[in-house]
Amino acid sequence: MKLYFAAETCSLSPHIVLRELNLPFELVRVNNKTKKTADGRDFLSINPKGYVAALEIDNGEVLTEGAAIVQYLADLKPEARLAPANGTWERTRLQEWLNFITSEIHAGLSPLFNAEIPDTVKAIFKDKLFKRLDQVASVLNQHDYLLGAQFSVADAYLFTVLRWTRFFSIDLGRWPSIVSYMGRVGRRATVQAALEAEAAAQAA
Ligand SMILES: N[C@@H](CCC(=O)N[C@@H](CS)C(=O)NCC(=O)O)C(=O)O
Repeated sequence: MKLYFAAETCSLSPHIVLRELNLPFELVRVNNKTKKTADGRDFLSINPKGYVAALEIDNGEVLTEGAAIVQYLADLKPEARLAPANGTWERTRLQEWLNFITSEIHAGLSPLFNAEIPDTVKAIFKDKLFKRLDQVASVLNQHDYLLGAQFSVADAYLFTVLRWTRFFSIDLGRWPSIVSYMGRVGRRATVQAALEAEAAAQAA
């Protein structure tokens, strides 16, 4: 399998999941500005949507959308328990989280990256985002991970997008349970290995 990624983006989430599952994979760096891969290919011919993450599986098919990719990966090794079994209520709860992260937090943070959006408008986005973080914090006050005691693909995704708050002077200290959570997930060996591999690939 090949994971098309760009450092400091949402592709970190499937990257962490690949390492949690100990699956063989190749990292292919994408320049999000030029839409070229590090090996000189046109990324748009791989993913016409033009964004990471994209996962190329061994039969040549390319899967996009982070929430779909992490579930596909987790189901390759159900014994790792990164996602509850398909068709169960617990799996639906996981999907509820993945959808919340993608539409409320990932998409909520995205406008903050846009230099053309004035600060007054960004403040409105931040206010809405903070309400969503209140929600996340109340859940993390009760247990270590989003689904309970067990780390899941939703945690790989939430950790990934919450890392971006440091770019926008958002002080997570307002939500102590989120700060503890970021430390807990960030100390996982797989997470550290993913971050190191992305930094090394970026520097190469
Ligand atoms: N809906 C996609 C969004 C992916 C996305 O936002 N990718 C960003 C990085 S986090 C990207 O590559 N943006 C480059 C671009 O849109 O040109 C998903 O959830 O996977």
